Amino acid sequence: MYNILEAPFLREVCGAAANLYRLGWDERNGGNISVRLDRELAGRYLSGAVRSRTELGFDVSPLAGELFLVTGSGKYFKNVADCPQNNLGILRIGEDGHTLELLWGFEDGGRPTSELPTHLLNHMERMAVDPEQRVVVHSHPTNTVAMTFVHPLEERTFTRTLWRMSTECIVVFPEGIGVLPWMVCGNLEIGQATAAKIRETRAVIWAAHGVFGVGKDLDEAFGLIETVEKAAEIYMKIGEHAILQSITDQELSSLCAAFGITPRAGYLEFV
Ligand code: 2HA
Ligand code: ZN
Repeated sequence: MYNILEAPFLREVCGAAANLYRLGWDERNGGNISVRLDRELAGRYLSGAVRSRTELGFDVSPLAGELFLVTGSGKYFKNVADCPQNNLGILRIGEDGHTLELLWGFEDGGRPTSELPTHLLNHMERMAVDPEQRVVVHSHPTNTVAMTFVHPLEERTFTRTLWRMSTECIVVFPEGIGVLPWMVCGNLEIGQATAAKIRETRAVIWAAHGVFGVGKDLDEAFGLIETVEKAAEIYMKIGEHAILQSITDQELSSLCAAFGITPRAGYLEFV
């Protein structure tokens, strides 16, 4: 059996957590990450013994047998790299589709992230449209959160503003952005509301809280969040300044044509 502390998937999560902390987006215990592991690869690092079983309380049958590396509830991203075995855990979804089996980690008695319902339901929804789906990242990027106080939350309007703030936005998220109004977090209800949107938009913003981004790997999910946050930062920096020019719908349309991208139907005007 290989040393799991050297496993590439573990090192990657440690790196992402450290970066998110240094960016100032995941203060204290803010943010959480889950990665669906390649079972064959992960098996080389695990004994296979189940340390504990807990009831999930909802059904994720399509994920039965899948392994997830997840950050822990109440754990600080700044500490993940120094002590992965306390701050991270590897869980298997039981064959019944609603039991969690702890295979590794959470050595100081920790539990998986409080946002586990949203993570698992997001994985489930995305895998239905993209079998390559592996990563869900939740973060509290400052400008994205700030924007939810001063910009209408309607998704088309929100998306169009982000698309106009930076040229790469429509290329990175042509399907737009999902936005949820403020809700209590850490429960199944917000998980279901998020998952209902994540099939169509790979990023979903929670007003006055943060964002979820998904992808086939950490670079993709993290990169999506970075792109949203960069556009939100430009929007917040512009603030009360008069806008003298911006990217027009015609220009966004040319950009999509140049990159072979289809923007969400009905989001652009005049084209
Ligand atoms: O785990 O970010 O949404 C801390 C959070 C909850
Ligand atoms: Zn959060």
